Amino acid sequence: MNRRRGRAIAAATVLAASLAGCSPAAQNGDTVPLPAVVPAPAAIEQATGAPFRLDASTRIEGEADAASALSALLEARTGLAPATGGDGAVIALRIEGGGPAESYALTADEASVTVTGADAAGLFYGVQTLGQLLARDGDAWVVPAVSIEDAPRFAYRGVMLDVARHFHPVETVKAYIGHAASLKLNALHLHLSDDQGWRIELHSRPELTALASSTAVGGDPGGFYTKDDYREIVEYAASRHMIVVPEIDMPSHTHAIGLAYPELAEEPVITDPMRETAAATGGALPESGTPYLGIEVGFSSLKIHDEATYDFAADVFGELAGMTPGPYLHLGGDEAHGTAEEDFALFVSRVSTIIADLGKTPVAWHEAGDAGGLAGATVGQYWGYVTPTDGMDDRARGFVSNGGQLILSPADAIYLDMKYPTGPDLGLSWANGPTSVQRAYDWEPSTVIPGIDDADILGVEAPLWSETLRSLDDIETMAFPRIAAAAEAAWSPATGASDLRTWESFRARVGALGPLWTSLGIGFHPSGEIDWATE
Ligand code: TNX
Repeated sequence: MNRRRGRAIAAATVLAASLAGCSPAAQNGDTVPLPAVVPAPAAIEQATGAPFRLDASTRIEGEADAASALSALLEARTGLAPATGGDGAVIALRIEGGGPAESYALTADEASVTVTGADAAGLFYGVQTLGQLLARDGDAWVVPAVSIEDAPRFAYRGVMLDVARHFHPVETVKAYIGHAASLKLNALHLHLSDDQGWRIELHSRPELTALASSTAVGGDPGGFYTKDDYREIVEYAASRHMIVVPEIDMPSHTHAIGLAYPELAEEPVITDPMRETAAATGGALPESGTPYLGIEVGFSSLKIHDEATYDFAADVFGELAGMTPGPYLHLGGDEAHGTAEEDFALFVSRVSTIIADLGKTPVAWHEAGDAGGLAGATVGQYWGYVTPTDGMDDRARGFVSNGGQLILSPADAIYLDMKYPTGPDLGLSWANGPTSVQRAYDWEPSTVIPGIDDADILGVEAPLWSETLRSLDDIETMAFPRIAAAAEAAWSPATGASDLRTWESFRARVGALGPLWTSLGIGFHPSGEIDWATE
């Protein structure tokens, strides 16, 4: 579907060298900056004619949701509100159908701008591109004469937010959704539970929020989403053409569940390295029945051979299925260090089957990939490195042999919680960190896991774990600009299939977005690897 048409478009004319090295600064005496679109579109041609000039008489015509998204974007960026009548020049927004899902075409010339989407999502993405094309020309605002045909490479383009290690309120999540959607990302994976806290109200299991939600890493305050909060997030995401993928991490990362249901939890498995860290940092080791405030992983487990565990999973995923319109429910499955291999396999096969029986597609971290009995078509999320180690690629391939696809989240490239080489004192560094913007960019999805190509890849997702992140500012400074590298891996043609898919081109195009991001209130890290445009 998408993928085949996306390739056809990619093979079409792509403006080559001049754009690939485009810079936000004036080019060869030209006062109009070259169009800098991120993620790189499948095909873009710069026309020679005069640009479209915006002024107070410019009108927006067409599809109402896209028109209001564009009005908001125009106003944030230029301060101009579109005219409601008169005979000013027109920006036309239409859904025309026919193309690949989420695709759009955009043409701008002196007389008009037209954006057509194959569907509402495609039109929304065309509007985001238009927002990036807006440029200052002296005191005026222009859209350069250009012709773009664009479609995503992968259907699933995600970000993950860990709201368990630190809780993040609805307004923070909505801001992150809006900012991520501007880069054509279409899935928000919410990591809703971990050792440190449970974050979602469920009527079937009220003890979870009553007894296991009030704490967070370092003794910071916890919190949880009410059913109304969750609905608000889901609806806001949908208005930005984004699905929500809720994750309840099991069988490990479940210490908090044990605060509410001690009968379901095994005793924590304490390793020597955990003892050493606790001794060195003065931190406490996990103890049954006491909130865990540290950042060790893998010590907790649900009881694998107790039917009550599966009653619990059925209640939790059953209720979440009813609250979540998107097709995916994530069961976790990572880092179950204290759980025997065959117990782990039994657990993930049973819980994936519970989810499949609810009519949803299970997603699991890659560890679950070689568990026999996994529900057919379970999606695997690979978090190993760009060059796999420790057989993590074998595990990932297991999902594909089982009829599923993969989401790629290579930790040494797009774990957005890795420290920057220079930057804020936030983040971790275990995944070969610190992680530069260039490292976040310089990888190609189809070469990560030998034997796995585009047809086996559902998409790309950039996780953001929140052990060290307490606020929207913290989140956005870690995410932006590296999130744009993940968006380009997820949306744009493969490396080598477009002249735009180089670090130098990306670096220049992202730098050109600085003023737009500032107008949108995105608190990006002004990484020294990038020459940021100023106005
Ligand atoms: C690994 S990789 C985790 C999380 C941590 C994260 C910190 C994976 C699936 N799990 O539990 O929060 O590292 O970077």
